[in-house]
Amino acid sequence: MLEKLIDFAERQGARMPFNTNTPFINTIHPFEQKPFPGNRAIERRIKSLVRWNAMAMVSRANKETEGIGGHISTYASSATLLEVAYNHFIRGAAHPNGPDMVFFQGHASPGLYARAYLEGRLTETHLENFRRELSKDGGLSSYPHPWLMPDFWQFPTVSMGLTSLMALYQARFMHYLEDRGIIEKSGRKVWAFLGDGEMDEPESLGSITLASREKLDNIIFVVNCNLQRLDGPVRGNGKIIQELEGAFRGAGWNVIKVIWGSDWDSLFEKDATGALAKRLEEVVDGELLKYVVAGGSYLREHFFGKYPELLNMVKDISDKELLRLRLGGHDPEKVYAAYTEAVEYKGKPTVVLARTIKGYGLGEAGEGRNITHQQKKLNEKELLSFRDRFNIPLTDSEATTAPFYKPADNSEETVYLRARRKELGGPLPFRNQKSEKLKIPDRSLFNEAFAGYGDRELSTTMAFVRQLTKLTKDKDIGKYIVPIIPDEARTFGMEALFRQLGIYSHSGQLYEPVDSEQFLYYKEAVDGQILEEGINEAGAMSSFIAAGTAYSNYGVNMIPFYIYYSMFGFQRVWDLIWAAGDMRTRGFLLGATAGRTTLNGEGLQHQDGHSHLAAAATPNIKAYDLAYAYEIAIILREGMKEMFHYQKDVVYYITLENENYKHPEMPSGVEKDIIKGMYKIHSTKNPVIRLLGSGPLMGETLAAAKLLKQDWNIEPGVWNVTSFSELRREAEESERWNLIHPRQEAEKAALGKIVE
Ligand SMILES: Cc1ncc(C[n+]2csc(CCOP(=O)(O)OP(=O)(O)O)c2C)c(N)n1
Ligand SMILES: [Mg+2]
Repeated sequence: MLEKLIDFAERQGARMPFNTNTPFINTIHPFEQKPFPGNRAIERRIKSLVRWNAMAMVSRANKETEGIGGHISTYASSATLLEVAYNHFIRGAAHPNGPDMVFFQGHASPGLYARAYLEGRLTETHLENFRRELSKDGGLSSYPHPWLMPDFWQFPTVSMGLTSLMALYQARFMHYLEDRGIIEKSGRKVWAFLGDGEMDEPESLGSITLASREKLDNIIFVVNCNLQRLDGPVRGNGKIIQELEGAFRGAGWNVIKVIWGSDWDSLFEKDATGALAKRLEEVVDGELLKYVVAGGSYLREHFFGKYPELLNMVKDISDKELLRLRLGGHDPEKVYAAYTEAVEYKGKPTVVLARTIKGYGLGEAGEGRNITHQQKKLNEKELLSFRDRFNIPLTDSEATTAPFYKPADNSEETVYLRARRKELGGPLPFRNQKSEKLKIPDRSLFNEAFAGYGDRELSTTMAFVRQLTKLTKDKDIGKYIVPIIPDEARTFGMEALFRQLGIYSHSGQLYEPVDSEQFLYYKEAVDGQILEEGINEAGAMSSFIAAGTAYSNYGVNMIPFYIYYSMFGFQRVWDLIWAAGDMRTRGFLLGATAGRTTLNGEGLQHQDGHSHLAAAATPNIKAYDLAYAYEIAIILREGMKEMFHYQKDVVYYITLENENYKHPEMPSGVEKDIIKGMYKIHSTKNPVIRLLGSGPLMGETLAAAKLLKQDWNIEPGVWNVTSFSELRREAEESERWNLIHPRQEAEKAALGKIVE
């Protein structure tokens, strides 16, 4: 009714004030709060032990080796947010409906390791060797790392900002697979645990409208709002929770604020005049942080003291109790109620904004203080007060050495935590490494490219699109191909695929397209195969990551082909490409219109000559700069075999260009050398000049050879270099081999064989 009234007033010309915020109180009121089903006492003891071991791990490591690093205070703030999720929500690999995908705050890793230790997944030696994973008996990587801990970490998250993007596109890709019938609908969720400081990265908020547009009710963001980042407050002079609420509500999300703990419920009940809500509205985060460290009497004087009715409200509460009034993110009942709503909410994504304290429980060692992020170890006094705060069963002399503490296998705590995880499908994080390999098409699929195109002139972009089209029609792998495009399909001559494969849209096509009369109309469909991401290379790259890790997340090998202007690849989203590598993504990146050739008229946006340098510096990328259609065929097939048959976690990068020229028949016997990185086009005995050409400049190289012959009667040797970076890699490897095998006959790399 209120909305209708506002609507009516606006239609009559009223200009209503606009506010994306709700009051600075919890979204879920006590009367609608779902009761907490767990055992509070046991869960608190488990959480306290995880806290202790996480702190001990970092503290011990830094006592032994100064500067080893690690973080204590982040997990200290997020312990309740994570423990409630672990005990009641997040699904593991053996869950009958499939596991959730969980992006953890990377630098909260000590807490995750400490929990895995209590669960019996990690040993004391692992913990002892935190950040020293090359230790003799194994250790733990500092941050989530699917290469160093391949059956543990699923998502690398420490490059802040990428978590949000990658999680959103993971959730969207889950819908894509469901809508296309490749996986069953099973209610799996993507959880992203994020820091409030991290939300300042443009990428963090950059794609949140995707989630509401695509009705991603399978994504849950949990923002750990401790109001602090590394140097100090996230918004000293404002309110980060309110700011984020406004942004997410504006973007169409369901926002659940969990600011105040149960201790505050009775105060809000007494707030008949609204003075408390008003005061909460007034204070900025800088002040809220001051209250955490300055003590109860300060809080009474400066917060409650402003209005007489507020002072009156707390007159029966001691200073000590005032300071202990628990915040929402540290109250399991409030967190449980929020998560329950989040997992049940239909039709919209949910973000939980939970107020916590950075360094919770560290007391003078850093609770809520600006130095807290850098706190690496506790002194004896601080260890004892930490032990007391969380009732860790250690004597004084034991506690001061910060030992790891694990209750017996038959203790209440161990039995409880194991039972909870068993019911939810086993431990997390967990990374699956098994998937069905694909049957890669026979060479004959590419016969056209091997035969060459005679007098017809075409660009390598066109040659690639022809081959991609054939691949999408292949009966074995066609449906697993995921073409991804950031609004350039027409530029690359791919518009025929719109009609043939359809453009994926969760809601189908709700309109008649303007070109519906034409054969190749713009077809959107629920089971569309193409991911048309709009002008959004970061989003497209995130889709590439989601598709290229489907082998692990779903056990299905999907084959992403992400084609874009090469200038907007490495130069713009290299960090995401790096994250793709870290996450062991498989797939093809295609940097089109590369090579400083015929699109120069459009200015510098096509003058890419450097993406190959970036690719060469990215360890698991195999980069090729190709000149002829048959080379493309060879590399596509080789890449598919390597990634989707032999299941190697590499990415193939191929540059494609725009210039039209003739594509000859494949010479015999060059296939292996094309893959290695270089093959002979023209040889002479001991040539005085050797020309190395590559990609679109191959034509110029051949012209140069002609001129040399014509003008100087010099016969140069001519080589077609398909990959400088692969050549370099091989050369380095053989150099190293020769160095460590001095008594054996030296190996010669391909590069060393250019003699005739
Ligand atoms: C892109 C990027 N920039 C900087 C850092 C370094 N860094 C690691 S943690 C951190 C502070 C994080 O603050 P917040 O997101 O609020 O998390 P909290 O620890 O407070 O939970 C920073 C700056 C990073 N990991 N990634
Ligand atoms: Mg923070």
